[in-house]
Amino acid sequence: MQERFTPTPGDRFSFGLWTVGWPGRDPFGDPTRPPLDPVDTVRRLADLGAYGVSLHDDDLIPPGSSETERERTLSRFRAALDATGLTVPMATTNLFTHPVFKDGAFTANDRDIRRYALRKTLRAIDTAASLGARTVVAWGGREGAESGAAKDVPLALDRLKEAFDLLGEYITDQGYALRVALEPKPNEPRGDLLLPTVGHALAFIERLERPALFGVNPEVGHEQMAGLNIAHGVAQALWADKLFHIDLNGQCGARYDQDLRFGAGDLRAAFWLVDVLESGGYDGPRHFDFKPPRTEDADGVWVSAAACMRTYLILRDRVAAFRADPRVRTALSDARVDGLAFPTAADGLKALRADRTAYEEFDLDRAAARGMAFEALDQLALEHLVGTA
Ligand code: DIG
Ligand code: MN
Ligand code: MN
Repeated sequence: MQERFTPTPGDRFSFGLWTVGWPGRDPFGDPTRPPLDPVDTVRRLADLGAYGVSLHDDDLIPPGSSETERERTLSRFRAALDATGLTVPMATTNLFTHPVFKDGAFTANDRDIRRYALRKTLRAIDTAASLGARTVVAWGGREGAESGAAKDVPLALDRLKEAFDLLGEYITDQGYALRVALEPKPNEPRGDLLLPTVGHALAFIERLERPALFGVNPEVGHEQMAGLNIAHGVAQALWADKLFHIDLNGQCGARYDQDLRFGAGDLRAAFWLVDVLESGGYDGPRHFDFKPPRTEDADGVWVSAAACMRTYLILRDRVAAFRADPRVRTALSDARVDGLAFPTAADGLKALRADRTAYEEFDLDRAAARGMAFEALDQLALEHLVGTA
């Protein structure tokens, strides 16, 4: 009998190699753990019930590898994937670790660095396609500035558009079944990053030559670093058909990027996010981009990874119970939430302007006096979350 909240590949959980493989180095301390062999990571994730693994080019193929070494590494990794059944739903490029990217990659002031960054990304796209990935994530971790005059933002956005248009051209020319998901973040490791939120990224995508190829990869903690509501951001991305991928983790408000295990930050926000993901039509991987705290030893790393999936399953169960509760259906009706499903002016502008009950005879005070009954509804949600409903 399967223990409750045990993940299976059908739950579509995936992890970045760089997450469980994080050795614990931070700006103030040395690594606390040894590096992990990607093949061991594949095996451990499969044992835990994950379905996928994602990676940066450099996570798998050490920079400077020869073609022979690259092929050997890839074939060994593919063998582990075949042996475990794990897939690679997403792959990305590291355009932030090497010092050459200290002023950015696609928006570096130096044109030769921008050209190198593009070539590195084209190569990573080939790797992504060869591993069967369907999504390439693009996180501009160094695309930004610490000072006002250092980056001409309109010109930087021109260069960013140019870069993504070239990537879109390449993916199209190659016939790759790949889409690109832009990952917003407000700051860190630069003082301010370009495309800081889901909203900025969605607006930017519309200016690209092939907008259909581009969507977003919202990260829970990144939106919350900006003080934003992650469920609302993800809901808007879904509304725009642009939720191509998601980075799940935890964050305690507006502070440095904590990359906590999923649910370890704002648990109520995680509840509403799972509600949106499970009811909003997202069928992509439930991908964790988190860092097991450097306090943990190797055992603690895998406890943390398993907890990401277990927490998601617990919240999925609690959300389903909330949505199925007849008291909730009554509370939703009392709050008139479904009133938004009806167009405001299906009768059109002419009829609206002629409708005296909408303005000249509208009883403002009577309408203003209506209670919304939101507190009863939200208390039910809270009690389903804490298990007392
Ligand atoms: C950080 O949140 C970024 C990088 O780890 C990576 O490029 C991307 C992939 O999810 N997230
Ligand atoms: Mn992060
Ligand atoms: Mn991320």
